[in-house]
Amino acid sequence: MPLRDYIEKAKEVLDKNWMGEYTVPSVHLYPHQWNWDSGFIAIGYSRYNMERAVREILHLFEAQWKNGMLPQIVFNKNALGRYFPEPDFWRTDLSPYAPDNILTSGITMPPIHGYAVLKMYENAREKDRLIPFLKFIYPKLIKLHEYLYLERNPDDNGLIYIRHPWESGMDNSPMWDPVLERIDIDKVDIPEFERKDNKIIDPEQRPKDIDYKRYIYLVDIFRKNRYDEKRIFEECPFIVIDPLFNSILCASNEALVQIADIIKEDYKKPEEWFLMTARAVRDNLFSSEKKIFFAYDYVQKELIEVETAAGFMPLFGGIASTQQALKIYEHLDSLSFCRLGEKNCFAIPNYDKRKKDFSPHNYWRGPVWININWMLYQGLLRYKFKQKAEHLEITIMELPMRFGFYEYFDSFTGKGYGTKDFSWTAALFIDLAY
Ligand code: 9YW
Repeated sequence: MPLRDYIEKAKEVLDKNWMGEYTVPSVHLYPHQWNWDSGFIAIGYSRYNMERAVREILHLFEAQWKNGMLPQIVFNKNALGRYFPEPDFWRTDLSPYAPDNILTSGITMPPIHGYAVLKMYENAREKDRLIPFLKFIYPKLIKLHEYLYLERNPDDNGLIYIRHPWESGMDNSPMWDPVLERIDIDKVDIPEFERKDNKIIDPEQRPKDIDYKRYIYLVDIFRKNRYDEKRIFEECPFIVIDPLFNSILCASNEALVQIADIIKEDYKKPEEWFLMTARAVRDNLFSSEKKIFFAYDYVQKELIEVETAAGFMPLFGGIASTQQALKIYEHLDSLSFCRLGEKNCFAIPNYDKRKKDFSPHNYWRGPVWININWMLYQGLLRYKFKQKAEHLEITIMELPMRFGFYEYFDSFTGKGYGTKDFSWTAALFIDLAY
């Protein structure tokens, strides 16, 4: 099949998932709007349908909280009952900051939106027509980052914490195991709940029940504290500095500086934020010995020494020094994460494939994810690792062409797992194919 037919197929996936004002990640599994998904989806749309790209971002920001937080999920009132947890569980109405008349969850996600909006502008054929949108969205993006620097920055050094694995976007990443294992599910009260995801998708490819119990325990802490960040910070056992989240934040800060320049706004804030976070990540999260960046457990005050693809993301954020970039490249292009020319191995798996608990099919515990690889591709280009970047570009396109527009892919065989017709797989395929 010629490439243009695959592009048509990818567009069909997005058409199927387009709800009129925004795009769901998948009609089967995720029937609402998701925060970082919409950023990647908007990048894809901006290649051929700018109006949709703009609407995607506007709809998400309509749900921005009064304190600036951009929620992880914006619920579709007409699709309730098919996903868990939904608004009846989140009870964000208990927060004075939740938006009026819009239902959302009570956590955020990696802030890719500044970066996505700049990409939209770069892809625009008629750039002038996008200026009113940039002017409208810029203060909202600043407000989102301001929330992170005011409410999630306990040492005032630019290291931003997340307070739930869902905020990382990599729910059951092995990175979170040591932190979550400290929540003794036999000793704490966990509200009753019923999962929906593992009735739709093979449970072998999803998080375990014990993971969900811990996820839900954390949500219960949030609602009991009425989403008050200070009180949650005191009580929550999961307070973690994630290299993925902080790298994406840096990429977006950098983009905000450029957007400010385009619309002639002051760019001091995002510039300072970028420098502060980049330096703090470089100085605190890097392991020279292990050749990777690690997450930091703020409660135990220690690095979480678990090697995942998140540890390479400072390439995407423009954070890594040249020395650090050279070191992590050695690790990234190794038998742990697929070396150039290695057989039976696709792109960059999400977890070191030589670890005993690596799984080629379980969610964030080993499969290949297109958005992560797409960001690593951008990072490799930025640091001039050209050959590897080109190889990733080809593989990111090859996977959906051969195996379908799945949510994630088997790192050894390429087989697709999770939900089919997944939006960001289609959108980022389109981005590379254009
Ligand atoms: C869930 C929608 C989301 C992604 C996350 C991914 C998954 C939701 O799906 O989380 O119920 O598990 O982990 O990154 O945004 O695609």
